Amino acid sequence: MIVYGSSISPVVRKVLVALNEKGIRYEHRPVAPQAEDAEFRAASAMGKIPAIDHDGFRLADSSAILDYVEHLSPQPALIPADAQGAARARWFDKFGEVELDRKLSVVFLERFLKPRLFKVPGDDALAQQALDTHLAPLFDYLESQISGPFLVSGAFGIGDIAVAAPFHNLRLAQVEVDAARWPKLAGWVALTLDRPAFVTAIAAPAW
Ligand SMILES: N[C@@H](CCC(=O)N[C@@H](CS)C(=O)NCC(=O)O)C(=O)O
Repeated sequence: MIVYGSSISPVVRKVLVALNEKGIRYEHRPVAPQAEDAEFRAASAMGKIPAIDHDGFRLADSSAILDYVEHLSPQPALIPADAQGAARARWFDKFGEVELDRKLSVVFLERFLKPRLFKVPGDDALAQQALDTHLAPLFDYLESQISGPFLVSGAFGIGDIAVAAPFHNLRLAQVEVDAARWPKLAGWVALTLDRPAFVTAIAAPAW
C-alpha cells in the first residue's frame, strides 16, 4: 500500500498509526497538500492528504482509509464490534479532526509553522487565545471522558488514534497539556503518543 501525505499532518499520522498497529506494510510518500504529483492526484481528487493507493484502489480521507484497513485486516480490531462502542469510536474520530485539530491548528501555525518553517514571526497572543478560549473547554471535555488507558471500550482504537494524533502537533508547538489541571488527559496523551505505532509514525518523514 502507498500512503501519500506529510507525517506532520495529524490526519496522515492517523493512517500511519493504524497501519503500524495492524502490521500492514506500506510505502510512505510524504507529499504536501495539493502537490503536483500525478500519482498522488489520481489518489486524491481534492488534492488533500492523506490518500492511499492499494494495488490500484485509490482512496482519500483518513476516516474512510481507517474503515478500509479495518475491513482489510480486522485484527487487532481498532473499531469495537458492539454498536455503542463503534459509534463512540467514530464520534472521537470526528471530534479529533473537526473539534480538536481545527482549534489546535491555530497554535500549531502561530508557534511552529510560521517561526520554524515559514521563517516569519507567529502571533503568540492568537495562539494563547486559542489555547485559553477554544482548547481549554475541549480538554475539560476529554478529561471527563477518560477513565482508563483507552477512550473507548477498554481497547486501543481509532478514537485514541484520532484524538492523540493532533496532540503531537501541540508538542511541536512547545505546548504540553497542564497535568495539574487535566491530569487524566495529560497521562493519556503521554501513554498514547509513546506507543510504538505512534513513535514510528511521528518519525516518518514530513517532506
Ligand atoms: N477529512 C479529511 C481532511 C483532509 C485534509 O483537510 N487534509 C489537509 C492537510 S491536514 C489538506 O490536505 N489540506 C489541503 C487543502 O484543503 O487543500 C481527512 O480526514 O483526511
